[in-house]
Amino acid sequence: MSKRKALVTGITGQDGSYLAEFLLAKDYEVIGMVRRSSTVNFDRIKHFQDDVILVQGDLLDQISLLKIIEEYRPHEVYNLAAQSFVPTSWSQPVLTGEFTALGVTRVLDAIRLVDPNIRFYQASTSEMFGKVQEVPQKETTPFYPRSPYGVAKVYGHWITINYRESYDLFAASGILFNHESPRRGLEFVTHKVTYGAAKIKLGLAHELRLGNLESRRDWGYAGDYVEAMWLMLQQPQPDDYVIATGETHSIRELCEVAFGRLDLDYRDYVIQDQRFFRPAEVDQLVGDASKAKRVLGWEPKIRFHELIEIMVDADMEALQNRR
Ligand code: NAP
Ligand code: F7E
Repeated sequence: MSKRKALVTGITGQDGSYLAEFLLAKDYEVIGMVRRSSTVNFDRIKHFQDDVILVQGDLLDQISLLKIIEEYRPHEVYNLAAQSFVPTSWSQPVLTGEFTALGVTRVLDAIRLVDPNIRFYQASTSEMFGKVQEVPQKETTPFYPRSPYGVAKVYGHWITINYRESYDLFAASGILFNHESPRRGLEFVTHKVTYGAAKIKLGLAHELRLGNLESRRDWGYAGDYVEAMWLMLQQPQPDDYVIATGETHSIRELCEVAFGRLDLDYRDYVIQDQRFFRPAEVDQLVGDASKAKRVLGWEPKIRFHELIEIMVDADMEALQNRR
């Protein structure tokens, strides 16, 4: 039997790298879409780069998407590419809309035109819940996005549902709460804190400047969450699923655990800095993933404390190896 083929947009990102590894382990042929840049940024995928096919394309460029799908004819497309950093969505709102909102339509249209039997996964987000209308948030909770990023993702979510209903595409949307790992970008708060704490422990820094310490997130492990993406595309019917741990923790608790792992007291080093506060904040996110558990049989394996300790240990090791 010929191999299943999957196209992953955003393969160079945190989730793309874990998903590609997961699919390779399931014996998929993996095609990764990468955008052209003047320097190669394959840090997260270099250990399996030779096992996947990397092709150039961009969410801004309809022809490139059409050509890739026409040439490789994947059975499944995972659309993970996006401008994913919330603060940047205020400084570059139009670009964020182009990538994160209209980019989804471009991929869906390419699928519709080439082969409507291709299964499609859209990377939706808890940021769509924003100013939360109920606690915990589930698939039916109304959206109230609080950033241009969240607004763009609401568009991406609804266009996925619209193409499912208009053209009968197998288009699923995963509403994933924050998920982290040692491969998380250094600008996101978990990695900023674990890396910052490790630098302080090694005498490479003396303070860590952060924004709002009271906002709360439901943090899971990226390696667990990519399995849920795959499971969504193996179901008889396309649907939407919340993926979360059901636990919520503040940035303050995150600091306590990360610095505590290194026998440090975060209060001696963390400084609140207005530069890192947001024009509009999402204060309290916590997800109810009971539908995913019931239908997909999915549950998170790694919880908050373990996750943060894994990240601190990885940062200590990486910084020590660099010395
Ligand atoms: P990430 O690390 O920021 O990766 C984003 C990826 O998108 C990178 O590979 C990036 O390529 C690519 N990309 C950006 N703009 C592109 C464009 N115009 N054309 C082609 N590729 C482009 O994000 P992540 O954390 O892995 O998240 C994956 C997806 O899930 C994103 O859509 C994100 O919004 C969504 N999401 C993430 C979370 C989370 O907690 N991580 C939660 C919910 C939803 P370069 O390497 O070239 O920059
Ligand atoms: O912020 C607070 C900040 O940037 C989390 C993306 O993957 O998850 C991510 O979005 C919280 C916010 O992630 C700093 O105000 C305090 O309340 O790590 P973050 P995010 O905005 O939740 C969702 C689900 C996505 O979909 C996104 O793509 O932490 N915070 N001080 C800080 N945040 C940052 N970045 N830096 C600080 O210094």
